Amino acid sequence: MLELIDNLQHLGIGYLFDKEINESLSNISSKRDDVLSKKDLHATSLLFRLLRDHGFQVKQDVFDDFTDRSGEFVDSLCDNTKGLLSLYEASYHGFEGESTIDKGRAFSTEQLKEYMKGNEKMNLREQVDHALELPRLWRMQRLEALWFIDQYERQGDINIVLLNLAKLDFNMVQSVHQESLRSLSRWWADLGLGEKLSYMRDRLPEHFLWGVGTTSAPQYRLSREGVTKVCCLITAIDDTYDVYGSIDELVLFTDAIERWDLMNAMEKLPDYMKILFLVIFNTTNEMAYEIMKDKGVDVTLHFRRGWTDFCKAHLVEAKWYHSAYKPTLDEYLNNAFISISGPVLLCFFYFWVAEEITQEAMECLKEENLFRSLWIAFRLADDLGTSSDELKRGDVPKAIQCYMNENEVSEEVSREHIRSLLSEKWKNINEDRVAPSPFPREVVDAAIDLLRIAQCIYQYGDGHGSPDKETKDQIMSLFIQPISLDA
Ligand code: LA6
Ligand code: MN
Ligand code: MN
Ligand code: MN
Ligand code: MN
Repeated sequence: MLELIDNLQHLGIGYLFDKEINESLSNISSKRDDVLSKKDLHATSLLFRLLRDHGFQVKQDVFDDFTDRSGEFVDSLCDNTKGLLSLYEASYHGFEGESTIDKGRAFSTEQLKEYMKGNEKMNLREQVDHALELPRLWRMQRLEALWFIDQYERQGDINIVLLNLAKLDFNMVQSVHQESLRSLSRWWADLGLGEKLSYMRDRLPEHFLWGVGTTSAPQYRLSREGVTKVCCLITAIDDTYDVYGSIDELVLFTDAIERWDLMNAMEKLPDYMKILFLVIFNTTNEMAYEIMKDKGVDVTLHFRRGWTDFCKAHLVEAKWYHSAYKPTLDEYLNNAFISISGPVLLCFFYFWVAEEITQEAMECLKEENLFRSLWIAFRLADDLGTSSDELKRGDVPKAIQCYMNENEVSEEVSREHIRSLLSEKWKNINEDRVAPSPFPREVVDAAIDLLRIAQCIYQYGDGHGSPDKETKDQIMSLFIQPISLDA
């Protein structure tokens, strides 16, 4: 049953069986001793991962059967590649301070790297290689489904009905996405912003990746298209502050956004900023109207606050850049977790994704440090991928440079530190995922998906700003090419 659930999710069709999967896991959770009594590393790891993934309580001591008295994983496990791979994937679901999980991660990583040096059975090799590149928890789900459908097909002893369902569903959902992409392309072309503001990155398909990556299920059309539009605006604002605007102009622009006022604030702006302001103002108000029409709540204040905080954080960075100020890593991150755009995006997609809007959640949205670890991780992932180019073209020192300046270390040492910090942040994210929250699971998961997209597209460099071959391939296979159905 655990393997079936895992395969359903991995093939991208878990969402069709949400209710059944939860019932089944709840049942397994109450009878977990049956699984644990087998003392099978693969089964135990899978149980641990799936329970954590679905918000059930499970402690690290389920792994005690596999460790010696000093808590080290025992050497007899070294030949159990399948078990090690499961342990590796499970170990990314750890919390801060869980030393057994940390040891499991170090042990499985080392053993799997060892395994890759040999040349055993083809199938596991590909899976191990893929896992070592990025763990499952960190991957964008639809891209991962695409990869796994191909993998699964080449495995022996598979459920052919599941495979066919996965292919059909992928293609069906893709055609729903194509409708969105069509209407978004029309929206973007009509807007003409790409031509009016020639300094900004004009990247509709890349922005659609963020829309699909956060809310891919067909019923989330509003969110998918909304996130894409908001991402277009985010990038336009980002380039205005980071690349093009003068400080005086940026101060005026930040003020106009804060006052949300066409009469007094907008009039003072230079022409190119009037265009940008009006696009943000109109698009945002249209989206607020949609939500009022659908759900009966007035969200204008939340949207305004989201944009204001985002612009203010960017103004801080612009001032730092123009005065050649070098912040410490802490000081930088305190601001950069807002300038990464996670908080403003959350202000929007909470209202699109949550079926029921609650007062409690709306209050919570105002908390400055909401999902802070998540947004810091998002920022670090972006900086790891984009900061080399950003520095060349002139930008505020990013996380890597802040740490280098502060500690007088090389770029490589600093990158390593930032990578481990990112990995530490995931532990807080894992805890937040299972903690009680006024936000429904779909909303929290969509927020985490932002980080997953960042980790996937920045894996080979700046896949967003200067889309490379990998990002183009990802876009083609996600949105354009259907999976072939010939057996
Ligand atoms: C990406 O570019 C950008 F504009 C972001 C705000 C990151 C997330 C992108 C989305 C959601 P850049 P910066 C579209 O790397 O200046 O320039 O924040 O972002 O590092
Ligand atoms: Mn930028
Ligand atoms: Mn920026
Ligand atoms: Mn910047
Ligand atoms: Mn960046």
